[in-house]
Amino acid sequence: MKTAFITGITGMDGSHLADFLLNKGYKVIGLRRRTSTFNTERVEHIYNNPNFIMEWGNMTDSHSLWKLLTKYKPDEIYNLAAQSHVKVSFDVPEETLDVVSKGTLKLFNVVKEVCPEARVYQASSSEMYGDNPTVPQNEETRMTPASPYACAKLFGHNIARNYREAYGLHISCGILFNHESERRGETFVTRKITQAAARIKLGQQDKLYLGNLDAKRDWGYSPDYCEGMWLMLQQDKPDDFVLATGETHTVKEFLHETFSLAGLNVEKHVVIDPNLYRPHEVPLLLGDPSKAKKILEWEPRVKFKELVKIMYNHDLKEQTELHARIVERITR
Ligand code: NAP
Ligand code: G4F
Repeated sequence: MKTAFITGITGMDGSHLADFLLNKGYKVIGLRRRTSTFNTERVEHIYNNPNFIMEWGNMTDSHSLWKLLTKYKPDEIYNLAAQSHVKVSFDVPEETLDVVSKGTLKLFNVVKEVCPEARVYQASSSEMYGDNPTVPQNEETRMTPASPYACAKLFGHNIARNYREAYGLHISCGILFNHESERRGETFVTRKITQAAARIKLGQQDKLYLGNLDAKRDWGYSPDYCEGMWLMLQQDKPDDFVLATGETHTVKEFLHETFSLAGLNVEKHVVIDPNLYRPHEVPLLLGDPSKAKKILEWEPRVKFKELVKIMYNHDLKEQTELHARIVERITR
């Protein structure tokens, strides 16, 4: 049985990747950090799986990484942990760098000493292209990062390549374009929109406050991208791969598609809040996944309209059930 170690297990990708690997018969070890409230909602459904173990640790604490990699000697390591919110990275740039850049370096140093044969996936990001207007973006496109988050990710990307070449470590970087799911964090724009549409539909919310609606993103579905991460580690040679759908849409299009599914009027409910604009925007992301298609034989299955439908339908069901539970509690 193969063992996989996932940092960021409680996040969107970490939870989908754990589902995928458990289904493939892996033993999955997830790194969780201590938080003052529960943060394990996305992995509750696999708690009782005997092949799933969660361990305490933190990307800023190399001792915890060293202890866990020594204990489990994993075959595959997926480094997904991050302060992953771009706008928040302008507010907490040092913490973002501590986790995303230095945390990654700490992990690679421990891998080098403890389990140099392990295959490692590094979660790089299309944010690294920043404000470079060249599209479509591929593995060779120049990176001009436009946020502390993107600068931190670019360090992780570069140090991965450096450790691959200097020490022969098997580290592959996935340059992943935006991918979403029904488990997406509620402060990212897609989930913010689908959740608000569901609440407005049910009469639980009236206004939705948004920032820049003109930004364009290449949005895919997280479970498709998790399969791509795994495929990268099945290759004999480590490399960098773009995962994207090859389609781009504005935030406004995502908003209109969701509201039209819900039968809602955008003008009536949406308010533009200048506070939600970023100090420096990434105006256009559009990926070229041809290398992944050719070498990994990877294809995204879920495209834009289907993605919106999955997320909105999930949120409508979830909000309806939540509402019913509250009503039951009040009337009991
Ligand atoms: P996410 O939902 O925000 O999950 C991030 C995870 O990192 C959470 O489990 C979080 O734990 C954990 N984490 C944060 N700080 C940590 C620390 N100091 N020590 C240990 N764990 C820590 O992110 P995601 O969307 O799943 O993305 C996964 C990875 O891919 C991230 O590295 C992200 O930057 C990158 N990425 C994402 C996308 C995308 O569109 N989703 C695209 C490209 C790259 P808590 O639950 O405790 O907060
Ligand atoms: O959903 P977002 O916050 O995602 P963003 O900034 O593209 O970053 C995500 O994708 C990256 C991959 O390229 C990941 F690396 C990163 O970790 C994260 O997962 O914002 C998308 C767009 C932006 O242009 C933003 O300005 O939506 C715009 N936007 C407009 N109103 C908003 C809002 N974004 C958020 N979060 N909240 C708003 O109210």
